Amino acid sequence: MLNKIKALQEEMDAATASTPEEVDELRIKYISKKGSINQLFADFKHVPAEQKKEVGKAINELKEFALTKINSLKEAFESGAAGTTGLDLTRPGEPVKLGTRHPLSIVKNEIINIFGRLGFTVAEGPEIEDDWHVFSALNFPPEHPARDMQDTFFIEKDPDVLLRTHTSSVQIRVMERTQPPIRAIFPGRVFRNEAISARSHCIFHQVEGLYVDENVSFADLKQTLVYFAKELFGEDSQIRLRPSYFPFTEPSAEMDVSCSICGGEGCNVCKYTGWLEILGCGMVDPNVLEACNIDSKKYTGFAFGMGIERITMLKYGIKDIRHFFENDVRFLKQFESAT
Ligand code: 2U9
Repeated sequence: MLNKIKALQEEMDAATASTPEEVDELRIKYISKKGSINQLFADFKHVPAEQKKEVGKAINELKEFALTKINSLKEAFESGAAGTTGLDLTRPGEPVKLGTRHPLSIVKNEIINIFGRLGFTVAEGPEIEDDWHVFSALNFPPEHPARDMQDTFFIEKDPDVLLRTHTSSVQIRVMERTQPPIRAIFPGRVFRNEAISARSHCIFHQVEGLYVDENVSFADLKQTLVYFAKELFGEDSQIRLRPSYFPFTEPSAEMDVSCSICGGEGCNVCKYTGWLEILGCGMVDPNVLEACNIDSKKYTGFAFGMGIERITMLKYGIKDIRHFFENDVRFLKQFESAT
């Protein structure tokens, strides 16, 4: 008899119901007049006298257990906690607000796509660099001010470990392992030890480009840049090149694009000049090709570099570079509709 009671208790303990009707079936099965527990009471008269006390107590406890179990199942359905988990599944879902692409990513992708249409692939490299890839291979003389602690972040006391100040280090890495033809662009984050203001930041993003092959000329560079400017700033855009100097290119130039805000008429964005400076460029210095074991008698190349923040600020009329790094959604969501 005691075994029977124990088995019934285990059976009831495991019992579940997924509808109120199933709860009622359990009630009928266990605690109704013809249920298992009343059957135990009926059998009680056959229990030997010396066991009556123990068995009677066990049956009463089982009855108590059954009542509690069935009541709690009933209550779960009445309060809505069971079966439907208390939720109204017919309600429309809460809309999940999508984030928006960062304006720097929008412009970076646009630049990648424009050069992609001219056959330029994309290459990336490390942000933590060494002197060779950032300065020496790029023809920087030993005393160049860019090597100074004032301009470059060095890591701890090792002067050979530094944060790259331009993505040109990636071009060096590609040229060291690849013989021409090479035609790629190099987007990435760069670091300069500069005070943060509305116009400059110690972290910013660049896209640089490189084309090395036989017979690459300054005319190829100029035509590539005309195409780029028209694609990025509109078909009516004009460019002009002004002579400049960089250690890694010779000859070198800076490129202006006609102001897309006033159409060249003159406004406060272009400081009434009608032109916006957007990138630097030139023919790769033969010393740089040789430093990467590329024969400078056989091959020539052009290169260019631009700051993505500056281009994005000009394109969208953003007045303060710090907006890009603050991640204020009121700023970021203004670029929702851009691609
Ligand atoms: C190799 C050879 C030549 C990349 C170049 C510039 C000119 C340039 C600046 C624009 C604004 C950097 O972000 S910025 O401050 N860049 O003016 N960059 S030519 O020339 C290279 C690169 C790699 C091997």
